[in-house]
Amino acid sequence: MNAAAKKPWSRKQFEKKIREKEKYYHINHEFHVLMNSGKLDKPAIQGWVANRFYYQVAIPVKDAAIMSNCWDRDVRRHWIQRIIDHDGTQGDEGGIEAWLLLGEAVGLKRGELWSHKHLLPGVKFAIDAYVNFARQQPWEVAASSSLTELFAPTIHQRRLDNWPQYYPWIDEKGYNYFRKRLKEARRDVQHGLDITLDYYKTREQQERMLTVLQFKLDVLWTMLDCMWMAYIEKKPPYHNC
Ligand code: AHQ
Repeated sequence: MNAAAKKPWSRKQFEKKIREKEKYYHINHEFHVLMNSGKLDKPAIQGWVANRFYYQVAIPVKDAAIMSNCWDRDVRRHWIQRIIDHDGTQGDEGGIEAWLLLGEAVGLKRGELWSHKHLLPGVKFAIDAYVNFARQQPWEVAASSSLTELFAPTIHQRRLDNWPQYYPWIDEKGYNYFRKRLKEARRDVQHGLDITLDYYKTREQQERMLTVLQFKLDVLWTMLDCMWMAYIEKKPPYHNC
């Protein structure tokens, strides 16, 4: 391998390589393409909301796993905000509650979401893989896997722009979650990017980080593959048994 291939990327080059992964973001998955062009039926929207609820309740568990591996007080003082953003605190019920309101806005009962009765096995496997990754990896590696959120503001904005016209039957109080994440995601990724650009020093480590990010992109993409089978093909697991 020539010398140039082994030289570490500069911070700017490394960030550029990370951002180039945007082309694999799940906004490009056919399920989201149909969703954001108004082509999903009500059961498909409800199925997506119900399956994503497991992701939402898993995020604070994932972030607590990262913190449990992190001995750096300053990082923990920052990272704990992510848990509070989802679990809520006095006076702000947080993202999980906002997602329950989204559930009600699309016609699902809170109990249906909490019971995870609609949760598809493959969606659960993908999300559990993400939580276990956070438990088992060094906290900096798990932190860097959250950087798919670099690409999230666009997808939240697209829902806010498109859903009211395409899905007028959805109560607009359900949209608060997307508005909330627009600003929280921007703050979170700045912290995650700083950690990432500092931690991965050699070229080999930097290349490894890109595979970590690809793993998380695969988690998000696979969740939608399962939803495609169930809600577009109408072939959920065991549909023909
Ligand atoms: O609502 C989302 C969220 O709170 C998070 C936390 C972050 C992480 O720690 O991995 N990722 C993430 C994401 C959220 N919403 C997804 C969406 O499409 O609405 C995007 C997802 C992500 O990009 O990882």
